Amino acid sequence: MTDPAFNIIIVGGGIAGLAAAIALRAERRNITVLEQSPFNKEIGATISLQPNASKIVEGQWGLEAALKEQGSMVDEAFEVYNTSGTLEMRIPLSTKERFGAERMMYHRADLHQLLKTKATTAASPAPPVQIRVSSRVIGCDCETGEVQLETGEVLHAHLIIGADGIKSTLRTAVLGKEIDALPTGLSAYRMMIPTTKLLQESEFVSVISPEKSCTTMVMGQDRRLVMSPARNGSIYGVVALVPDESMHESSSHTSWTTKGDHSKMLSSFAEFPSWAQRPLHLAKDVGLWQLRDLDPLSSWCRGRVLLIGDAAHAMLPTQGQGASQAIEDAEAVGAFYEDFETKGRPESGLDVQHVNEAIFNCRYDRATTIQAYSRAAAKPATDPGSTKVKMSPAEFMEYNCSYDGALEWARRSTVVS
Ligand SMILES: Cc1cc2nc3c(=O)[nH]c(=O)nc-3n(C[C@H](O)[C@H](O)[C@H](O)COP(=O)(O)OP(=O)(O)OC[C@H]3O[C@@H](n4cnc5c(N)ncnc54)[C@H](O)[C@@H]3O)c2cc1C
Ligand SMILES: *[C@@H]1O[C@H](CO)[C@@H](O)[C@H](O)[C@H]1NC(C)=O
Ligand SMILES: *[C@@H]1O[C@H](CO)[C@@H](O)[C@H](O)[C@H]1NC(C)=O
Ligand SMILES: *[C@@H]1O[C@H](CO)[C@@H](O)[C@H](O)[C@H]1NC(C)=O
Ligand SMILES: CC(=O)N[C@H]1CO[C@H](CO)[C@@H](O)[C@@H]1O
Repeated sequence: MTDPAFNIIIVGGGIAGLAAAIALRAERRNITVLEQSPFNKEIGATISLQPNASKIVEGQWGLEAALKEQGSMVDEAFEVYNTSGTLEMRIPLSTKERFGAERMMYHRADLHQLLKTKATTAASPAPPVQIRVSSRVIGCDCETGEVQLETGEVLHAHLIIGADGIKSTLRTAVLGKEIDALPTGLSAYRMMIPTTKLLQESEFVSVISPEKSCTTMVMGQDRRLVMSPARNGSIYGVVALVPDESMHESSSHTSWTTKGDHSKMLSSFAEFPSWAQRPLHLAKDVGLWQLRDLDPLSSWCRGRVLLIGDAAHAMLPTQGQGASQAIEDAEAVGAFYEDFETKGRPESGLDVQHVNEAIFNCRYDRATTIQAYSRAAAKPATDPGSTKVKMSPAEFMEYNCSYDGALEWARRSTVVS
């Protein structure tokens, strides 16, 4: 006699959704990822993982060698230049000695692709995760575990993970009302430039070495460039931040495939010195990313549904923690559901709800603190009084890097309280 299988639906095939698929994958579990987009080519970006998240992906999930083959890089320092080209600050970032792993930089498309391969490979006794693209979810009943697709199709599952990003549909189902992401006043253009092209720009390379393993920032008055290499330094990722009101673009929602207008971007940076404008001129495809975050939610779960990643706690990129927190969430989901079938029954809505609540309780404080810190770091000068963050940068560094998985964290919190 065999037990009934555990059916799981993951809504959203971004970093959070694919990571959760890997973490949950096990024998006698049917996992389906529903992704609205056709997974077309995206413009991409350098995406960084903080040491504890890189340890999960590279160590626990065994992707270190494959990521290295794609050209993963260690982020060794953070360097800030002013628009005259003077280096104003250099913060060494090497975290290996203190935290047992490095802060890593990947091309997002490479990380995404490798997570997808890991979830779907047949080389495992556990059934491969099914990924259905062009499958947009429009509604969900959290108690019955019913998911409605735009096509009218209805699917059922014992557990539903809402990993559908900042504009989450599942979040509305969990909270019973729509919670909008908050404007932050900033938008970003994103682009990837071949390093060989940049190396021909003598003015630019007299200030900045685009092959170096570090994150570089050029600070203007109210706009800045944040740049980092990917793929062994062969390609350079540039994020150009501007205040919303001066970006000349109106789109109120952006996804990984939303395009920005090249000439509008150039006019937004017309005041920058010519050396600093060179990467913007070289960019062929420009992506647009309007920076939004969420206030902490009252809950991430209801019935059979659990929210993770940006759907649960979208945060600003100032600490480079969005993808890292999504991966930590996924690891937590895997750990708390590890031997669920020996203790609980998938058919029992209550058994599933209890595990979801335990994951929420374990993850909430940490994700919320990092979210608050990311928001505070975006506006240190403008509203110093408005932040609840009490930690010093050194304490925060210790906090954001000292994480060794959800179960260890839960044990630690119990000891403290
Ligand atoms: C445009 C954009 C650019 C970004 N750039 C950077 C960057 O340069 N560096 C960085 O560190 N972080 C960046 N981030 C943030 C970072 O990607 C996220 O914090 C992190 O990857 C966690 O993502 P996630 O999987 O929770 O959400 P997402 O990456 O947003 O993934 C959500 C997925 O769900 C799908 N989806 C949404 N709604 C539905 C639905 N109703 N039905 C089915 N599928 C659905 C989406 O198509 C998407 O694939 C960016 C985010 C966005 C949106
Ligand atoms: C990156 O460098 C590693 C060696 O450090 C090599 O094995 C890999 O093939 C390179 N990948 C790319 C995309 O350049
Ligand atoms: C950049 O820093 C240098 C050295 O402190 C200074 O001389 C210069 O004026 C600064 N440039 C700008 C634009 O602030
Ligand atoms: C953690 O916090 C520190 C202090 O603010 C910040 O400089 C750093 O970028 C964050 N991430 C890591 C890995 O330290
Ligand atoms: C990368 C890594 O694992 N860093 C730290 C994670 O957290 C534990 C403590 O909880 C540290 O021992 C690790 O060094």
